[in-house]
Amino acid sequence: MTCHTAARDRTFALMRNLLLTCLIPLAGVAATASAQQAPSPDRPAVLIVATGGTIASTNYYSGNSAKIGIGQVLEAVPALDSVARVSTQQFANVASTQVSPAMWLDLSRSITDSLRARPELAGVVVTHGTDALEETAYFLDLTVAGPRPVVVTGAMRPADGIGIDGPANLYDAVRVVADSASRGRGTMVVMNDQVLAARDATKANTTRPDAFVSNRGPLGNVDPERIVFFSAPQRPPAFDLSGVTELPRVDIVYTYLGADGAAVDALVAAGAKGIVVAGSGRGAVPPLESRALRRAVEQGVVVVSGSRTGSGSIPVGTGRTNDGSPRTVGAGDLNVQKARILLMLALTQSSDPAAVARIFSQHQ
Ligand code: DAS
Repeated sequence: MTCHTAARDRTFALMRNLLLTCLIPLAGVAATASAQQAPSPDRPAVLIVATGGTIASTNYYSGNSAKIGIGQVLEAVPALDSVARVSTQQFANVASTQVSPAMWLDLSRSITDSLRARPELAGVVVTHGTDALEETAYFLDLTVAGPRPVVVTGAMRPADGIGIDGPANLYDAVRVVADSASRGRGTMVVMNDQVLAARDATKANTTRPDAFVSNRGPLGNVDPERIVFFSAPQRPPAFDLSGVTELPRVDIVYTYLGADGAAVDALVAAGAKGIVVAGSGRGAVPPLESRALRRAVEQGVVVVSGSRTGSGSIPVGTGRTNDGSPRTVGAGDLNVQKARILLMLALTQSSDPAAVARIFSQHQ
């Protein structure tokens, strides 16, 4: 690093620290100003379950980032007090890529237990790293039963960044949970003033605050005065996790020209019970990979055809081809990471491709 660059970096760090000292309290002041009402004793009760991510990180771009707890995250959102009676649970404090399927089971059960033990709760907010937020959100959508909503949120910018989005997203997430119109909508993602269905929300940009999009469009807007939903609530019944001690292994294979099926064979050898294929277009794969997938199906692995395009759908139905070989299940319009989660849960009920296809149909 040249002296010039080092001096510029020091100046930048100084400016950023000065701004932070001002901006974090300012974020709270702005939210307080918009709330205006004195806290009412009958505000809805909302539990915030914190798991980590950028919303709970400082020094993010230094290569030496630090974590902060949910208590410190909440200091930047004092206006929350006027919206809800908030309680918190520090479930974890990790980057989202460290969240495992075993943690999904624990998180889902912990939320279910809290809802059962606390009938006064309007619902639950989960703070989460954004990289894999959509996966945890969909798992919760599929497994937390009942009408009370779960809202997953995070931040694209760290807690000590400039123009931070975390406090606004957290404030909005609590407002959505506290709103009675959110009942019956399952798990939702609230980011950047929008409410997205957990089933459809996906991170489509690496850094921008508007990174989350939905292939079916948003469920609603978080306007300053009210939450506006565009449609009536609807969701299939949740999976029953009682008796599930471990989720079956399901992997994703990404297709490309020349793919020879070696990845498929390796995953079957590693014990995959299901494979989701990010095929080209409507799920097409090159010939050698197709043969490897047929071998996998013949060994009892359930194969779901998805698409690497990022939008559109693949028919769910399964059956037999003219030469008698079993067909794969189509992912519908689920992206491949969501289809993997649905397949993991479907496999806790049946490994018959026709039964799995029926489950996928119920979730279209
Ligand atoms: N820190 C990354 C994560 O945990 C990114 C983020 O939260 O925005 O997913």
